[in-house]
Order: sequence, then C-alpha cells, then structure tokens
Amino acid sequence: MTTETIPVPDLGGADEVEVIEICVAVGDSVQAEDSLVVLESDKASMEIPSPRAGRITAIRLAVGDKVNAGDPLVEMASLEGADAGEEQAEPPAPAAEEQAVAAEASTEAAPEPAPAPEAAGEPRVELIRVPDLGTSDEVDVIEVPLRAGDTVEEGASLVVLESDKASMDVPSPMAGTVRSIKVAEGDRVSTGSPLLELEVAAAAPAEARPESEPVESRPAPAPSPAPAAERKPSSFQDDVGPASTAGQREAAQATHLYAGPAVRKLAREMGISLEQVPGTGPKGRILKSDVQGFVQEVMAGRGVLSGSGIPAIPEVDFARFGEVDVEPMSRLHKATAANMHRSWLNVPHVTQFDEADVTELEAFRTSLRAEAEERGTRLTPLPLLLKACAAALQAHPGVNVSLTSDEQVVRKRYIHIGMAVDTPAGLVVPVIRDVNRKSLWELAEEVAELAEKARQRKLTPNDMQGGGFTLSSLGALGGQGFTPIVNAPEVAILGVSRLAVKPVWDGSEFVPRKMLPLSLSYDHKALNGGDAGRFLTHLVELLGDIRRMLL
Ligand code: CAO
Repeated sequence: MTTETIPVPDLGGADEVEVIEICVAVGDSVQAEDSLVVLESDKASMEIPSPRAGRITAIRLAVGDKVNAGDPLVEMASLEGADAGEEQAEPPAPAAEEQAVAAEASTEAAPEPAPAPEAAGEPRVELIRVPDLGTSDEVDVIEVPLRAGDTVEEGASLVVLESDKASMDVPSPMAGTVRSIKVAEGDRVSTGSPLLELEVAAAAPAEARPESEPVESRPAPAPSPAPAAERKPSSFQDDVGPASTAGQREAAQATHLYAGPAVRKLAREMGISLEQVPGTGPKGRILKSDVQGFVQEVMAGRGVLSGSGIPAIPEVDFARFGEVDVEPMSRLHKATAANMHRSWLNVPHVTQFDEADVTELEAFRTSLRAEAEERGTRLTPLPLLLKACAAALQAHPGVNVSLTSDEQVVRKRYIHIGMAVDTPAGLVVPVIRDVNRKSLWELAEEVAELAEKARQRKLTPNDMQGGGFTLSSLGALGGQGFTPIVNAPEVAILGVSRLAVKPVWDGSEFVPRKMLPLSLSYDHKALNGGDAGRFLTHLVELLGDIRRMLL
C-alpha cells in the first residue's frame, strides 16, 4: 500500500481560495471523483474531486484555511488492489504469521480477541478499549450514544471523547451487538481503558474486517495490518496539526459548535447545517439524536425553521423581565407584516439616495395656496411628487413593470401609483389611477379623499389594486432618509423624507435651497443600478424644474 499527497489542483488562476468544507475524514475510503473539499473564492465555489480511489490517512488543511494550487490537501493510501483496478475486491485473509505480527505491533486500541477460539457459527465477545490517543493524559467521555443491546455497524461511533483541545469519535472496529458498557458520560479515560464489550457474530475474521476499516481503532488481528504509525488514531495532541481528522479540526476551529465527526457526517448527508441544530449534550454538544430530532421537527413543520429555511426567532417570555400587555395583532397588521416579509424575502433590494432641489417647486406650491383654499382643497407636496413620478415613469417605462414566476416581464402602459397612508389601524396603500392624465387639482383632491377613506377604514379592495409604483412620503413626520420596502410585485418604491433648507454651492456662493431627500428602493431582479439611477436622476431634475414635465 502506498501513500501519496494529493495537492490542491490548478484553480484556474485563483489564489488564496478559502476552504469552506471538508467532505472526508481520516479513515474514509473514497472513490475517484468523490469530493474531498469545497473551496470558495469571491466568485465561485468548487468541489475538489479525488483524482483516484483510496483511503484518507491525513487531512492537510482545515476549514477557513486559504490555499493555492499545489498546496497539500490530503494524504491518501491506495486501496489494496486499486492500482490494478481491483479496489472493490475483498482483501485476502491474512496468513497466521501475519496476524501474529499484527497482534504484536498493535496498540491497546485493539479489541481483545476472544480468549478461546469459538466454534464456527458461534458469536464471540470482544472487549473494545480506548485506542491510542497519542497522549498519556486522561480525557473526558462526553457522549455514550449506545446502550447494552444496541447493534452497531462497523465505523459507528461508540463513544465521543474530548480533551481540552478537541473531540474525537471512537468508531467501532466491527459490527456487533453491545453486551455491556464500561464507561459513562463524565468518566475520564486514557489509552487502553475498557470501553465496552461487543458481541460479534461469528464470521471469518477476514470478512469482518475489511481493508477500508478506519485505522484509528483497527483490531489487532486485522487482515492487512497497516504500519504501526498508520494504525495510531489521530492524536489529541496534534488535533490542529496536519495529521488530525477533519472532525477534530472542525471541532477545534468552530469553537461555538461541538459535534463529533459522525454527527457532522450525518448532518452533511442530510444537508443540514449544524449551526441550526440546538445541541443537548454536555457543553451544548450536538448529538446524533439532536440532528435526528431536528429533522423530525422540520418534517413536522414545527418551529425550528420557517418554510423557507430561515432560523426562527426564539420565543421569549418577556413577562420575566417586567410587566407586559399582550394583545392579538389586527388583521391589517398581520396582512402588512406578511406582505413586508414576503417582499423582503423575495426581492433583492437596493436603495439609492438623492436630493431634489425643490425651492422653485415649493415657491410654486405656496403661490397656489389661496387658489387651493378657494377650491376647498390642500396642495401638499404629494400631488406634485405624484405628477413628477408619473412623468419619470413615462420616460423610463422599465421601472413600471412586474416580473412573473414564469420569467416574463409585464410592461404596464398605464401609470397607476400607490400612496402609502399611515392610519391608526395600520399601513394601507390606496392606488391613484392614471396619474399622468390627471391635473394637479384632481390629484390633490384624490390624495385627500383616499387618505380620508383610508383613515375611516372605508377603502375597498379595488382602491388598493393595480399599482405599478409606490410613493411613501414620511416627510411630514421627519427623518433624513429611509429604505422603503418594495411593494411587490411592483419593482420600485420612492421614499420621501423631510424637506430641509441647506446651503448649496451655486458656482460662486452658498445659497439656501430647499432640499428634498429621496430614496428609491428597487428590485434588482428587474432593474439594474443604471436603470434606477437614470430614473432617480430624471426625477430629481423634474422636481428641480417642473417646467421640464412639459418637455
Ligand atoms: N417635507 C416637509 N414637509 C412636508 C413634506 C416633506 N417631505 N411632505 C409633506 N409635508 C408637509 C405638508 O406640506 C403639510 O404641511 P402644510 O399643511 O403646511 O402644507 C404637512 O406636512 C402634513 O402633510 P400630510 O401628511 O397631511 O399630507 P401629505 O399629502 O404630505 O401626505 C399622506 C398624505 C396620506 C401620504 C400622509 O398623511 C401619510 O400617511 N404619510 C405616511 C406614509 C407612510 O406611512 N409611509 C411609510 C410606509 S412604510 O412604513
């Protein structure tokens, strides 16, 4: 059996690429093309496949490392017969002398062979001991996942040990039934301490101990003994060194996450991020049962995750901290919350900010005050903003669109604009239709009418449908800027904050100008920064000089 170092392959010119996942552990047998690690540059992630079949004897990097092409990745021993293309073949049964040599060379990690040879077909009992830990120190038993009577597969975790540096699963060297357990959680053990007795079904030893068995706890009379150095388990002492297992490295590095390699493997197989799984073991350690319980919770649609895989916010008993009042959310509140959440989750938001010089616009609006009174209405900045938005939407029809689930772009030939209204019952968005066709006075009347209807809770569903763009004016309330949430399936929303008089450089001196802060949030699926930037710049120009609306 030969061992070779598998290097990081050519990364297509990328360097200092981060290791984000290690897909194998020491002792794993891999086939050619099996993923060894996953790397991620700032542009892409890539799985590095194994160039050939073999058994992993050491892992030379850790999650979080930055690597380059040619850096050592793993050490891999050839599977017996692999060179001849026979990696799947059963290894031959060893000769008696070979077994004797192996027994001599073995560490106390080996299970003790049965005291007397059993008759063919009868089970035998093996005493499994703590394998060579590479340290004389005692370590904690932190997890005993088995009970007497449990059956275990070869390689299954028997116990989990933990030093102050790392944790380590002790895998079963063979399949069998647990007859008795010699340790309990909290015990301290060292190399050679008895762990448990395993009743092993009678079978030819050579069949029970295939070549692919992890080296850590290889039984002494193994059919194809590895060199003594290879048979040693990964050491607690070198848990962050090159010979450590992936599990140990992860445990050592992800200090917030305690889980043994078997648990990590199970989580990987189930596609679960362990960060989502609450650990119930000692020191918050994540046990196999935690992963299984987590899956059951998710399958049952309970709590831990929302349907979209987003971790739920923990429920807190606020009454523990003082007096509280609890009341149910209103229907409107719930509907608004659902809309906001849906949009927040579905829409990749970008918000762009600008200021419009509305000095002249405000002068014009003030000049109309008397006329407005005569008409029995009020001319706030809002109808002028609506008018300017309609003109900008007409000039930039790409903003007045919606995307469909079957990847169509719906371009609206009409210009209907929603107007966010703050009411005591909550937020509502009535829609003003055909804004581009209405006069300022018509818009002023409609704004007042819809706002009143909203506050009286008299809006009909029809009043709130059909918008292509939304205007959210918080100017009367104050604030210098905010990032409104797109009212999906619309693709853009304009936030308007409080107008302020500011010194503006006119080329020769600072002059006081009335500046109106604008924030345009848009769906980056529908609009690019250029589209949104051109729209907002045009809007700012229109508000700066409303004569441009005539152009
Ligand atoms: N800067 C400074 N003052 C402003 C202003 C601004 N950007 N916008 C309006 N004002 C002034 C108005 O001119 C008016 O003053 P005058 O009476 O002296 O003219 C005063 O503020 C009150 O205006 P208004 O709120 O009654 O009327 P409006 O047309 O500006 O707005 C409406 C109507 C319905 C949009 C508004 O009342 C409202 O509900 N806004 C809240 C929108 C909201 O909640 N958005 C957030 C949604 S996301 O949570």
